[in-house]
Amino acid sequence: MEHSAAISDYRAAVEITKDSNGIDQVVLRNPQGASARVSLHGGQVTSWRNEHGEELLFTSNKAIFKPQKPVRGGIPICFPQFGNGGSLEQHGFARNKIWIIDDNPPPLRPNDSHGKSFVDLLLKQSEEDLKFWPYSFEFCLRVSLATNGDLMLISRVRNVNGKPFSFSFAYHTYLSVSDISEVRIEGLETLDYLDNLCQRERFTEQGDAITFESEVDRVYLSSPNVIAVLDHEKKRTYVIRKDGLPDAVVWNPWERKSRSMVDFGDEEYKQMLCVDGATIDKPVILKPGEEWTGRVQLSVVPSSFCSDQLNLQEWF
Ligand code: TA6
Repeated sequence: MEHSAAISDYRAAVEITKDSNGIDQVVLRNPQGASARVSLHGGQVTSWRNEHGEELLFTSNKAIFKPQKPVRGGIPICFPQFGNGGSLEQHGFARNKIWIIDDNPPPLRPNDSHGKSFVDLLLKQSEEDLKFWPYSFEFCLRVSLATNGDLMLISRVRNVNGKPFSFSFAYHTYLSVSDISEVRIEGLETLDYLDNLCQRERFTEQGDAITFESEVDRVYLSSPNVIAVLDHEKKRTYVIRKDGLPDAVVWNPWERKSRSMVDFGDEEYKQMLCVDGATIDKPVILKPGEEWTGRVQLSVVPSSFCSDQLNLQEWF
């Protein structure tokens, strides 16, 4: 393809607009009509639509689109911690910061760009951040939309020759589901998990798929790199492929917790489920100059799918 044609195609596939707060957001499109939207507020994916224009990520009708408060939905980037504790806000500061578009990112694998529309975002620590988290890092985030509609996020965190530091991380992924009572997760059977509803006590999952009848807030440990979320009513399955992210967070607030969140509708727990590729149990430690990469790829396939039918080679 001519260089100019390639550039114009790339430009058509990537558009920069402003949200209601005047903050830049990047819209990625593929030739089939699928799209994804990434806000520079938090580097947060706020929308992922299939070629029919159906929204695949959940965003609360009561979400607050105002900087410093993360939007309730999409895929918030939780860094440098997942959870509460210490001097940082819950789930860390990255999702509350303004990122910038990086026109000259460090090179990735060829397959990471081939045939995809993508954007690279960059977060560097600010003077303010250094007060709470005194480490020199660079966080490069690539969000890409493939021609088959798959959404991929690649996070690279580098210790910019400062002191060694450790962090935990999660892609806090709000999936849109038709009815939580008709949803099951395959791929986490028999794993150990930390139960956030029981002071992070460790339990072992039973041998069958996970279904939902009450609040669930768990971190599954050493989970497989392929997890399937089956939405029976919509006859579709989300396939979550991950790399560099050994843990998986599963969260549905159910009735009582839903009522306690101002930016979440009382009944909205029925239409969402968080399944997050994460590294929480064993934080990542980076010495000066070292880099960590965490990848997640989200696909949607017809619901006849079971996780053990997946060809892992597609991913690696
Ligand atoms: O495990 C998921 C979790 O930590 C829940 O405890 C709940 O707090 C959820 O994240 C929502 O977090 P957020 O900061 O997005 O409100």
